[in-house]
Amino acid sequence: MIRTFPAALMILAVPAAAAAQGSLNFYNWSDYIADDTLSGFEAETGIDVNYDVFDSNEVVEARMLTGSTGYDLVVPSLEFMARQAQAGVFQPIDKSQIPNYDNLDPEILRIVSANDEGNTYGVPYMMYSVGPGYNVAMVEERLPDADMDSWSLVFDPDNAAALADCGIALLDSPSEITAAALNYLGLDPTSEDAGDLEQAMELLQGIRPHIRYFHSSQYINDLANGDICLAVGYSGDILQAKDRAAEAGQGVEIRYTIPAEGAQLGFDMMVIPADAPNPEAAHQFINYFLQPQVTAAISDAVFYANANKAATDLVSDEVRTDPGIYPPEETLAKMYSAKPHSARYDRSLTRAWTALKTGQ
Ligand code: N2P
Repeated sequence: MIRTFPAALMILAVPAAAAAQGSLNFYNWSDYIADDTLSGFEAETGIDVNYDVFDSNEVVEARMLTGSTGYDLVVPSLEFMARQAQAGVFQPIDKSQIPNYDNLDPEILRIVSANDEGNTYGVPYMMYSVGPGYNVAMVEERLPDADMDSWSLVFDPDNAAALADCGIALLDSPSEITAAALNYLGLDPTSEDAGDLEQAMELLQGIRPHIRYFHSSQYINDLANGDICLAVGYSGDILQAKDRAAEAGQGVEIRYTIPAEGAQLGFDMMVIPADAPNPEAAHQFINYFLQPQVTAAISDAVFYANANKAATDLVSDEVRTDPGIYPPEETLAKMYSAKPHSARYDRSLTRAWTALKTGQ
């Protein structure tokens, strides 16, 4: 028995892998996966992965709404996903194909169901916040008395002016930067009021001369190398910069904390386009991803929190206990979520954002 058992397993395993058809066309955020995630999936299923990356919800949305992307699996943020789902561009997730679905945290599923009724179209990939990350030495040198735990570090024009020479970057994300500005002004970060938008844009126009660039992924390397000193970016991306800086050993120290005024908390969601060429492969990937050790390895590699309850114990202490990754209750209480924009507000926001970036 002992000798024949492995042989029997091999006979079973070969047809199973060979039966998996075709490839998976996967469109994900940049810097958002572990080194061995895709190779592990290919080895386990026999499905080849074509992997493309993006760094902007707006770019993904334009492509999704046009259709015929050829993608099987895409990862928009929840508030964008909600609008795209309404446009009918996704197919429902078939949970019967995902035995590992039960590993998901029911509380997080409940929260995201506010924008995806019945958790119909999306499966949470990772969670993130949007906030300022900075080079400790460069900022302390220029602003020894500044409150480092406040958005005023970047939104106060005097502070921004003092940091202009070492370099400030903002995400090229109208929704997220505007929400941060509204929140800093004490306004509702989800407001669609024209007067509120005007106030947010005034604040941003006030610091505009001190912004080196708007970009949603370049700041990782620039922060790590000391080429910029502050970026308003995504939590895990800033922490990847911190990690790269520490590894380089040149004494660059990067810090990310959620400011006292709070920050946006977001969820990126795996979805399957209605016209996906290989929806079975997409379901297989989601099921593979939801294995606790696979999710935990991704969180450890990219410094983002996940929604896989069964994975929590496997996430490294460094990641699990970092309040910038897994915010404690009192921080969570100050955080806000985005809501799907109306088409009308979106047009005003795009116009205002273009004017801001082009310096009008
Ligand atoms: C990964 C960014 C993911 C968080 N680079 C923004 N949705």
